Amino acid sequence: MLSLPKEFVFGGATAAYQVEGATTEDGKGPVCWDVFLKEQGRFSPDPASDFYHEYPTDLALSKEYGVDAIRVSIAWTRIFPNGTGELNKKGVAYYHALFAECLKNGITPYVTLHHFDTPLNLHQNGDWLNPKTIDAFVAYADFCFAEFGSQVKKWITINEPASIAFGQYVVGNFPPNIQYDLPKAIQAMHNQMVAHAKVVNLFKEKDYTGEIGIVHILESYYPAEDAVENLAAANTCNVLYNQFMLDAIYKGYYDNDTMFVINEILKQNDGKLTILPMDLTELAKAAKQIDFLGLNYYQSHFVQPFHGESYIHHNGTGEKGTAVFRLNGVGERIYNPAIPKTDWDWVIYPKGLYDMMLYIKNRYPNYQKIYVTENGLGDKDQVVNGEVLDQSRIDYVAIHLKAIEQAISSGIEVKGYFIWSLQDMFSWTNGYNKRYGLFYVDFDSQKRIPKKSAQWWKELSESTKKG
Ligand code: BGP
Repeated sequence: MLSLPKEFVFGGATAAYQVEGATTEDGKGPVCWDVFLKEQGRFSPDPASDFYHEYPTDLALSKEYGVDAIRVSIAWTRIFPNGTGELNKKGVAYYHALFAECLKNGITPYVTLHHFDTPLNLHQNGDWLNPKTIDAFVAYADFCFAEFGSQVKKWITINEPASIAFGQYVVGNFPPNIQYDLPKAIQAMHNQMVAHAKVVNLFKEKDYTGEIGIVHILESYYPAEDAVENLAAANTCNVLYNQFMLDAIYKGYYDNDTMFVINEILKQNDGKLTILPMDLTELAKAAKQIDFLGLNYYQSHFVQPFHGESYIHHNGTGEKGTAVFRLNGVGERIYNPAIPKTDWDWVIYPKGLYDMMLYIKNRYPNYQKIYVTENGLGDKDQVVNGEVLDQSRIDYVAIHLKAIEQAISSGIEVKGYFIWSLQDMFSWTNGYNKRYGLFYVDFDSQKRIPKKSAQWWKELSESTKKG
């Protein structure tokens, strides 16, 4: 039995590019993924879950199945097709209609400004490595706050800066698919932290109403086989993937223990990190003003040191046992057969979520509050006799909610949980066979079937509200 606070938010998460489809409709401008996915030829972002047209159906289902809040992102190029300059009124009208429909159904929108979909021309000019992207992002954010502020009171600056940086420059499964360039990834993370900080500061300076935060992917790192000699690798990974950016948003500077690890990595890779004095002013100011942290959590890692030629194989097909991760000077991921993992080799370890939240509370006492903004199970769901009996998803969500319940009893301020995902959608690097939704989507007919997990979710959400 789960016992969560009455006011706990039960949310469903989505991202514009993964659900909307309609990538060329109503004046939408191109994004980096349009070109990349076409070149790859594996799958297309159209029709996705056709949320561009189907949102009333999904919101009606959300209401029916106890979803109190929905994470959506605004597609930057629906508003500014080129990233800056000319405004697309049809895009603006679409989001007004979407938010109105949320509110009509009593569903609170939590709105992300950037969820992986940088406008194409900004991407081609260096994406987050180019400070001009930061300026364009700040202008776009300001427009959104002024335009949608009466409907939206919960804002998220950027979704998973680390996934962008590592996907683009280390794993190479995000455009422009560069591999093992750690200095670029570190610079891209820093620049996103500056963009985030500038937007938070603007939001507060202009006195926009509501709350603003950021979403980080945070995975816990443990020494493989509990061996002392693996502790350093676990620390290096934690600093690189988590602490670097948590320092930025909560301390407003990078602490010495953080920079020690980052500088080591930069040295090994003959790289440098440019931090302007102005950047630090913005970070320091924003650290005092951020309202919440969105924590995305799916898995944790067990690591040992690795010094040799880097080799990463991203399992993007669901062929279990194919993932390999060895990053020179950072570490190697080791799989413990006793710990379950998904078909995509994601290690299922709810304790990692609890440990991460505790670490945040201890290292960043000014953290205010946390929403788990993504968590869920990617699986190859099947419709059998008109039903989807996704017991494994229910089990996955339940054990992670249990970890949250435990965190709340340890005095950690966790205010809500957004399941990834509300409905099935396409996955950036895995396509359409990795389903996460409460609502099954037949991508040909766009019909929705609430899964067994949706019924379970409804009962849990409703009984929690009753107390
Ligand atoms: C997060 C992203 C989402 C989503 C999710 C599941 O990193 O914010 O956009 O895709 O992970 O990941 P995947 O689709 O790779 O299974």
